[in-house]
Amino acid sequence: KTEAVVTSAVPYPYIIPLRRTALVMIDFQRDFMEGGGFGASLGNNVELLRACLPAAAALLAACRAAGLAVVHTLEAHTADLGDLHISKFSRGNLPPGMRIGDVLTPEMGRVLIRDEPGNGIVPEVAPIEGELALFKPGKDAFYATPLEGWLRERGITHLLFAGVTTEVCVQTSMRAANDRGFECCLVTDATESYFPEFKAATIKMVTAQGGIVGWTATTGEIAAALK
Ligand code: C5J
Repeated sequence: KTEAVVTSAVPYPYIIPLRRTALVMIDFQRDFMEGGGFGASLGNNVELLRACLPAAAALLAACRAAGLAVVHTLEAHTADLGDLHISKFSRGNLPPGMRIGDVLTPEMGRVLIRDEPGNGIVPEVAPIEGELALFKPGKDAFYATPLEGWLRERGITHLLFAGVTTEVCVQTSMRAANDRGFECCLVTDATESYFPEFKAATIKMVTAQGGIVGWTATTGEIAAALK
């Protein structure tokens, strides 16, 4: 088949053109997902995020089996912090030792720096050969990255979004994609937030007003449509 239809998507059926759709896995990195990481050190409960890993892994497997393009992003800065705005560096009043670029622990390495151990994607949803893994210095996956060109070169028009955190990097990237004309669907059980009420609000707000930012659907609904 050439397309799959997710009939139960919200607010109305979502069509997945198989050769023109990419799965975008946002920031499934140890920094945010693991105890001892940056997110945990800020006082967040990483178990809330880890709850979406089984669905995210199942979504990834279903999209790979259907031959969809797959993109993974990582929130990360260059080792010299040359791509880090001072506004982002200084935000949050963090104590020394916990700012972006500092060594958090020997096991995790420097906070939010490319290729540091803590910046790696968790094994449950690790990229495989042929998939794009890209560093992004902002919350928006299109800001200062080659993502748009990569998608356009491949004729991609539709994007499925999964990742963490729902209301920050996932929603920001989905909105940015929507403004670039991509038809976007947020996969609700393959995304999580440290703040459940923010996740719930995001799901509501992206689908409000007839899908002002796009659609939502579950992993099961998408996997069934792709089969
Ligand atoms: C945050 C992200 N929450 N990946 N990053 O700072 O959502």
